Amino acid sequence: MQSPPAFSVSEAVARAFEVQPIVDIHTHLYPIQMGPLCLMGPNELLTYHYLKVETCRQLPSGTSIAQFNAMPKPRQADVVWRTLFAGNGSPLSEAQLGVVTVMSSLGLNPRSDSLAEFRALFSQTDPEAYVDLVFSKSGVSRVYMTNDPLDDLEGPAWREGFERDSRFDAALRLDSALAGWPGSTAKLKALGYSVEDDLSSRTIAELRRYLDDWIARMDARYLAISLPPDFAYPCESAIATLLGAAAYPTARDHGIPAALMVGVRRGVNPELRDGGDGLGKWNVAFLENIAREWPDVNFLVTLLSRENQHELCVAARKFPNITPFGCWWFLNNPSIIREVTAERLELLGSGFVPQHSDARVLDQLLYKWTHSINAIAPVFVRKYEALRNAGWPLTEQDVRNDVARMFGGGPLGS
Ligand code: FIX
Ligand code: ZN
Repeated sequence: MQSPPAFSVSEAVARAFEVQPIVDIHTHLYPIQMGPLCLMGPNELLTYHYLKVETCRQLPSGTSIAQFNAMPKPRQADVVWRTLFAGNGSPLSEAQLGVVTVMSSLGLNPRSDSLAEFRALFSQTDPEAYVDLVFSKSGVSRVYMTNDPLDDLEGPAWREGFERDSRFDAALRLDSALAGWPGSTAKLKALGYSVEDDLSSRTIAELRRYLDDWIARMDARYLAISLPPDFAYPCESAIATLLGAAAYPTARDHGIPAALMVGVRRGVNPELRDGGDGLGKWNVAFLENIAREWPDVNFLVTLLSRENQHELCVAARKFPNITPFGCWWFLNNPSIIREVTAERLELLGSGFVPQHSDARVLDQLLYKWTHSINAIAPVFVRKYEALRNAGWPLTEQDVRNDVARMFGGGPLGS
């Protein structure tokens, strides 16, 4: 047996990530053509809800959270900058570090005493060129949006029509339509779907028509929903009924995955608005029930509690139609990314999608992937070195193939 040429595993892993176009399977990013939904530049970056929350922990004296919330975005960004970057200690949180990485990658001085330089760069750059710059620098080739036809901003964009930027794929998000039933019936009726509050067969049929119509209209590649930690399945609840009667048969019939994002407790502190959500541990037995009842549906699953991660890996071993994806939200920190990626490799091999960015502001692609790959690459190096030491004649192409399979879109395909 001829041994493959000797090579440095760490260099091979680094090269594999350098050449692999990243497909980001969960973001809140939108193309410029979708108007106000597209968030980019310093004012949006600095008012990311992670940073607003961290600012609200140390607001300048005399400024209440309510007063901070009421500020126009540029002023809010200035308060965030002064509070988190120009005075009160080093920017050590992941969200703070992210801004530093973004500014450095744009050639800006992250220790500037104001956002003036960043604002000047952004205002002098053509928006399309800025989008191209961020995609090119970040190594991301495509992102999946979070699309909601019932959203007051997004719905009109789809109805008016816009030129699709091929770098933005669609994922049909079901929270507003299905969670909190029957809260969505008025909006669904306004779109022409004859749903009623009761979950009659007609209402279910109309909901399935809504899903069919918008999967086709958006060319949605998967369905997604976020759920609280007390979500149970099976259950008499409206959400469990609607998922079982409408969402999952639709995913099966369209041959597209259904994403489950479980563990978020919305609005634990409403005063923090979009930053006010918390988390809780889910009972993964309910995931096993769903996977068992729907063997023909592929479930992309990401759970918000760190304490759920190991049992998610075990559930994925029991049910091949469960694919863990990403280190979601409060897990998207290097210390946890390292831990979760290692246990996923040990339990699932390459059968999972290690990361998504969850980016809300386009500029964030410049840090979320750099930080994630810096955390993930050493985990891969240790695993490949163990594989080679065990006698596997590892080649550099093996490494590239694995990285392509795990970061090139996973079950959604490249
Ligand atoms: O439900 C979700 O998609 C979450 O990612 C968001 O609601 C959350 O605000 C977020 O962006 C976290 O990073
Ligand atoms: Zn998200």
